[in-house]
Amino acid sequence: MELICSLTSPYARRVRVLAHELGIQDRLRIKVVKPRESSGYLWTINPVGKVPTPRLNDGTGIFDSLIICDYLIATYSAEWGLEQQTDVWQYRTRLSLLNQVSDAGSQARKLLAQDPPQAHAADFQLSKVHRSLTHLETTWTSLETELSLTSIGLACTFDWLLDRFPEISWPDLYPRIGRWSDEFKTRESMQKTQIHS
Ligand SMILES: N[C@@H](CCC(=O)N[C@@H](CS)C(=O)NCC(=O)O)C(=O)O
Repeated sequence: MELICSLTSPYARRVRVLAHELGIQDRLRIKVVKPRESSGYLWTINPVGKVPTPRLNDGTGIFDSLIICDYLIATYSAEWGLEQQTDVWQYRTRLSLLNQVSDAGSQARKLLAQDPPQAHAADFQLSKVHRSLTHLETTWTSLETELSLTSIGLACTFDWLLDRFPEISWPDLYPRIGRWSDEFKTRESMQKTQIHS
């Protein structure tokens, strides 16, 4: 299958990391696009034109990243990660929260890139990121022992924040996540999918 994505997207990286963890990375043909400049191709498969979007062999697409991950697990390794879901609603809520942290971070970046920079509005978005990381750091008791979609999601999101907001000392603010992330980043799946800014 073809995975249409950008190599900087934290959403796409989650899918790519999962593919490595499932051992199916060779089944994904990565097609790198700039979502806002590739309308002709991407829009026929995903009407909202976002990446990641896999194009299946029958020409149809699947989106968004959470659905893509569910699809990969259901198709290639249905039992993967199931034992981690002791509280399925907390698990799914964390997954959704991590997507929304990436959404808020992306929004903040766009606001800061405007001329003049919209610092006040960006701070509001970043406050969502900070509250969410505090929440995860203080409530996620099994973080250090878990390998799941949520831990992959946090690893990709945190690494993306480090890359995109180098002026914020994330590991000092969130030392538990910072320590865990340093360890998680040594996994082959993370090494092979590093962000290229
Ligand atoms: N909820 C989506 C978000 C995907 C997303 O926002 N991707 C960005 C790239 S990081 C994108 O395609 N942006 C283009 C646009 O918003 O038109 C997912 O989880 O896949």
